[in-house]
Amino acid sequence: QGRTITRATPASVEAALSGAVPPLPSAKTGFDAYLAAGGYTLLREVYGGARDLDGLLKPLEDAGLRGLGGAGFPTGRKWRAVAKEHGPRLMAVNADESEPGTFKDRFHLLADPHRVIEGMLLGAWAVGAEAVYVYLRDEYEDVRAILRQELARLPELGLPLPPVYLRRGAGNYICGEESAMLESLEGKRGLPRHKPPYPSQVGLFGRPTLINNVETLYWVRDLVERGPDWWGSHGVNGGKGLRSFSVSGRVRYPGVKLVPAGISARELIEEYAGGMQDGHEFKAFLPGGASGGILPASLAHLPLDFGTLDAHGAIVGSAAFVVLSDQDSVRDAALNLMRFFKHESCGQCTPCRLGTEKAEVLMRAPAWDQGTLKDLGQCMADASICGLGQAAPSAFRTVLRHFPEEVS
Ligand code: L3W
Ligand code: SF4
Repeated sequence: QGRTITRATPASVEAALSGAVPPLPSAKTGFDAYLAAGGYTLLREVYGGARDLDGLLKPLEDAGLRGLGGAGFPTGRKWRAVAKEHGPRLMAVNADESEPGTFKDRFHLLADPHRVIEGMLLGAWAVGAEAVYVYLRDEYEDVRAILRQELARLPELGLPLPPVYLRRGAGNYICGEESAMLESLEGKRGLPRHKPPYPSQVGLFGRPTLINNVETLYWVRDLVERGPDWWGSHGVNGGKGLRSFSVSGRVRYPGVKLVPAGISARELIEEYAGGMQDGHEFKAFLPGGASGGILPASLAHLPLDFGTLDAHGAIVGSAAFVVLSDQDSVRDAALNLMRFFKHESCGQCTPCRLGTEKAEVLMRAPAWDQGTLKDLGQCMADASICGLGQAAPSAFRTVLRHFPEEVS
């Protein structure tokens, strides 16, 4: 079943318009309901010694759970890597969801925050984190209010949990890049760091730090309780597990769709998003927001999963699925994405700072200079410090490859 979310009006705007003090937003499943439905049983098990580290990590590894913030790094391997580093160790939750078209983390935090919180506390326990920092996108005012209320209930569990600090993001796309997020958490400008060392070795305040995305943590409890076979039983087209796609664009029912991993673009549109809007013919799709490239409808049969789109110059990333129709210009969409990257580039390295600027100029020309754009794209992908500069050229590269007639 597909599920949808509607955008809430920020409480402060509502208050300003009506002059009234708005009620605090509340989670669909708050602490009491979560507890009543068996929540925090797993956390009690690990704290009580009924389940050891392997008992927690093995199901994650056997199921092949991967980071769902965009890169798909194996979760179990990351938890083990941090656990074996010298203490003190820390944890940071990346809730800075800012990839254009991505809104799944917000959905989970509004609907079922304790499922994410329990996953987070299990991760913190696994690596022996002395404190947890949640870095929340500042625009998610409603989520912040909910997290404040729900985190305040944790002492009622009576467990020796680490302190959890809720931090407001700095309103920059780049602060969602994990090392820029760490800089921001330390009170500095969000400039990405060189990797290695990875945050698992040298992270927040120089300490080994476990960093996970919200959705990765959301699945931990169910996956451990129900087991890897349950997780594996959900994939289609060779995929394994469940995914939350943020679906937007020219479909009839946009929203967050909980779907089997490996689903194709066509299945996602037809079976979960109600098909195309009236009067719109499916032309193209962005599988992974601004960073994942633009693909033609002729490739809509491919599974949308890690690695399945690489051969076509695209990635599924954080599963921000944007649908374009015959009434949209792919070329304009790509130019818009480049403007976004130019604006959001932190400016620290030349290939990205100047590359996004030059690309935007080249993409404004009536006919694109394909040779120069190809060279520029290669340079940006090879030499940029972080994922922003490396992914920025994917939009024009995929347009050159799949829609040459639109830009010549
Ligand atoms: C220990 C090693 N840890 C890698 C860790 C690393 C990180 C994770 C993935 O980019 C992608 C990018 C965006 N020992 C390790 C290790 N790690 N090797 O694994 O690392 P990496 O470098 O593969 O990727 P990344 O820098 O985390 C993320 C794409 O996601 N993206 C993201 C946007 C998502 C949002 C959002 O709103 N959620 O902004 C968009 O598609 O382009 O490819 O933790 O430390 N040997
Ligand atoms: Fe900053 Fe771009 Fe370089 Fe990343 S690639 S460090 S965003 S200038």
